Amino acid sequence: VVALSVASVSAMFLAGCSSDSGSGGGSGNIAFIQGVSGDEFYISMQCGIEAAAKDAGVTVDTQGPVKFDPTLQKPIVDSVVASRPSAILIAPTDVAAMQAPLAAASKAGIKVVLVDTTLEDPSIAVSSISSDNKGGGAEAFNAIERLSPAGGKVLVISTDPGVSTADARVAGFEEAVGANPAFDYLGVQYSHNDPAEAARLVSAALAKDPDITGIFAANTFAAEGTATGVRQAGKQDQVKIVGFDAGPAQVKQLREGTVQALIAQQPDTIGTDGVAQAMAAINDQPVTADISTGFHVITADNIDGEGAQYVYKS
Ligand code: T6T
Repeated sequence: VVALSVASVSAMFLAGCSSDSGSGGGSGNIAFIQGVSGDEFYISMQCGIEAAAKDAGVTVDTQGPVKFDPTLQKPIVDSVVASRPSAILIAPTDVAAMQAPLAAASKAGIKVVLVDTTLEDPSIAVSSISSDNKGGGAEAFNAIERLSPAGGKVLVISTDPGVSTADARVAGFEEAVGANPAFDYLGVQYSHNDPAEAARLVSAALAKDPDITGIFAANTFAAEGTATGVRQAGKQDQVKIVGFDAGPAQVKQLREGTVQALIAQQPDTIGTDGVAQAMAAINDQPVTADISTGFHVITADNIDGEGAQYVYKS
């Protein structure tokens, strides 16, 4: 009998990875702690991690909190640290709240690799690997600019402040929108990673400013809810939506024409790079402190071609 904490989900099943991935049987064990379980971004990352771990001959145990919430992720970190893995790959859910638990992991001799999100002081980690989140946020504005060259009111729907990735995306977007006086920036609103809340925020924003021309949604759940809110308001022909991430539901919304562009990450590459850095650290080999895995823009024009490879697994 396997006991599961109500606050976490232990991913003992294999995600829908295309390659033959799984846990290796060599020496060493790695823990992967997701930002939240059931998120296609982290499922895709898990695929990369499992494939790389198998090649390296180490086992992987994957767990994630049921919500993207440091009060739920911290106890998982504490119990993983107590089990003394060789390395922890983790997407910290908050730059400040996860600092002390991960500093404790590092102090206990566990190699910490930050995958996706980071910390206020990432020096406790041997390596930090993430997309170019600030650049992706700026590119999201460029896409809105191309879709609505006349300008207008634009809004950002994010997750929560303190999520390093989403904060960097918003910063990149804000810098870009500030440089074009044709656009009137309405600011950022936080959906707490809940699509229903994102939809509610968008409905209220459209009731207040019925002439909004563009919305940038800073991650999967914000984007899914933003598209729902715009569709429910019947404004899909007026409001251009650019969303970060490329989960299957987001791609469906792109194909339906509710969403115009997706800024896709490469979570599987973040995962494989994460294992490589962890193995280097475990074996006292040189590590790379910071790795950027970029981003790719998916539109209706490339989703059946070059863009298809960037769609996340579920
Ligand atoms: O956007 C990704 C990830 O990069 C971010 O840190 C949290 O949200 C996602 O997992 C998408 O839901």
